[in-house]
Amino acid sequence: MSASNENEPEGPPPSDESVDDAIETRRSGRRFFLKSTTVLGAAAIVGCGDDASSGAGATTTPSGPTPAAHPSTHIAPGELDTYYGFWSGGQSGEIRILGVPSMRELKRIAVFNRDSATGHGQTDWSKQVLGGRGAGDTHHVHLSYTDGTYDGRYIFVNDKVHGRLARVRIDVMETDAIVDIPHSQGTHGIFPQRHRTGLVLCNSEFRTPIPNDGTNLTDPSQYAAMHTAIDGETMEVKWQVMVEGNMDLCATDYQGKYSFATCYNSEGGVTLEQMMSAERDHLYVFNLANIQRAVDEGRTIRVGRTDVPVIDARGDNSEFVLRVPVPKSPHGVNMDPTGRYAVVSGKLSPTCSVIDVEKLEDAFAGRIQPRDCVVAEPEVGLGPLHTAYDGRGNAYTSIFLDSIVTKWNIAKAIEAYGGADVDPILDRIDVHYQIGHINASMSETREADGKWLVGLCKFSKDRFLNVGPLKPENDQLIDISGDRMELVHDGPTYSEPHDAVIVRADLIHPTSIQNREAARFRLYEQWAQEDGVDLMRESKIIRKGPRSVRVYMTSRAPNFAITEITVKTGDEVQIIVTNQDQVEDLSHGLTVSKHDVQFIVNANDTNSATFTAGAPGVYWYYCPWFCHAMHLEMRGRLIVEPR
Ligand code: RUQ
Ligand code: CUA
Repeated sequence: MSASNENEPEGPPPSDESVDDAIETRRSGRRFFLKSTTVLGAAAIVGCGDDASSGAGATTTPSGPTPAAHPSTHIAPGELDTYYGFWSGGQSGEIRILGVPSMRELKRIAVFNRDSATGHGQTDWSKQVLGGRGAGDTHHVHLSYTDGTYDGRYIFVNDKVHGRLARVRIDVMETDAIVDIPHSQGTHGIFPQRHRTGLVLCNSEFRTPIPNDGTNLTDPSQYAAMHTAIDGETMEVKWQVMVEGNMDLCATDYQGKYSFATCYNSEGGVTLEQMMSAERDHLYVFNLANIQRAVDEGRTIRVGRTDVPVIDARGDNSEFVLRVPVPKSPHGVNMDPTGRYAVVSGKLSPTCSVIDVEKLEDAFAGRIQPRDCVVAEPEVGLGPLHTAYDGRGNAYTSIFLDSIVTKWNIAKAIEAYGGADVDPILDRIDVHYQIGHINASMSETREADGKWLVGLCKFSKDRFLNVGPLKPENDQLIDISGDRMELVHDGPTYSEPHDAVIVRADLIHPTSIQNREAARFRLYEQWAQEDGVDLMRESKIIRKGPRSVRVYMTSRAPNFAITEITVKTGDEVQIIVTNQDQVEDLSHGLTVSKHDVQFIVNANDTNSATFTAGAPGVYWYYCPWFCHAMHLEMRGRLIVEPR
């Protein structure tokens, strides 16, 4: 055991008593500076960056390990990390891949954003997928599952801006499908089923008139939100369940029976005041078999112009939705790795509610009350948001207002709830500052291994060099392999990773060169067939019409097969580039000067873009990726003649 941020003495794991003492010491520190405020008063700070960070600034001693303290996080040059971290990119609309524990950023995957490096949002295929939109807000990244663990096939991620779900192929780490979710705004929590690659469940956080076509603009009693099921294989919308409250986070069980949504504003208010009026909110539990049966039997309605079957489950508990009362405004819901317990984090209540999944069947059948499914409600701190697990029966909850992570034991929490005199809280640690999401290695699988915990802090304040008004976020790595949590790394990141999953490296197997299996290759093959061109081998300039030209061009380091393309001003020009190089890491691309065209063509890949030829003149096109000693010479001329 090496020195921790709290300078704890070396030696054997502390006894319960010394843990209590340590917690007491920490309690007296700044983390509990908010203890005296009312929960609601403190809640206001959730939305207020200034207050939050100045509160955080009340700290006197910066904590953190000395750099050499934790060789376990040090990955020497040339060595590989043992985990992949998949981070959402928040307002950047992307996904990021980090190595864990080094926290080195390895890659960014363009999803909902336009990306100048890869041409995502600008190539023909990505434009089609994005539908002309370039803004995205990714919050929740989850991988596809088989038998309760990651199967290495897909990454799913939400877009809150447009209400979409995207899928990334893990074999090539590129976005291959984006679905618009009907009747939804603010798609927030998403979660795939865990028994197999089945449904991906998506919550709309915003309630809107349904249908939202202008026929009802003024009557909020008609507003609703949708819990949407999308087939993870076909990316088709299968069904939607309409509910009355705003849905936040999403989770699934391990058996394929239920999905969950934390719900606030069960009172159906429109103003903030109305939304906050009730004492209780709910965890919605969706009964997937009952929903599927109703869909199969046609007991559904159609809404607006879509043919998606919709179940109207607004109002009371039904065979479709069970509403488990929890303290008001819950946020995260996280299933424990045994599949037995769903933990709902209180946000405005200093508690987590533990729901016993095995009791849900009785509750659906009306044999017990929904509230009877709650088997523990430990006090974890002010502003609990999300919970992760170590596979040893312990939970780790991110506590926003207190800027801490609380480690607690699920079994002890259940005993305490039953009246036993035990304290389920095992440890607390400072984080810097205002932590949002939290996740642990393999925490969302049956194989949770309790090694690393990442806390995604919303404010870094003074932990890094000042880079102007927008500071980095601070993703902190915590070693949870021992009894005490130890902060081992600060990881500055660009705005704003909401969530992350940490996946054992042996479960992820990307290819090194393009395998040409993604959906977009059907498009290129179809064009080539139309034109009688051998995509992999031939280069050809084809005038398709009075104002349109299609160019097939191969590339091989350090040359394009065509060095002169002549078109007329105003022509619509499509250039399809195929990279014949089959060498790992040998990417080419195409940039056309002054035409806003730039995209990548990886080894064995094809990519294309369409643009309008500008004013008459000569425009150099070139390969933007360093590919060869003669890379700078890899270019040609686009000659635009007057019409
Ligand atoms: S939310 S900080 Cu968008 Cu995942 Cu909880
Ligand atoms: Cu090809 Cu640079």
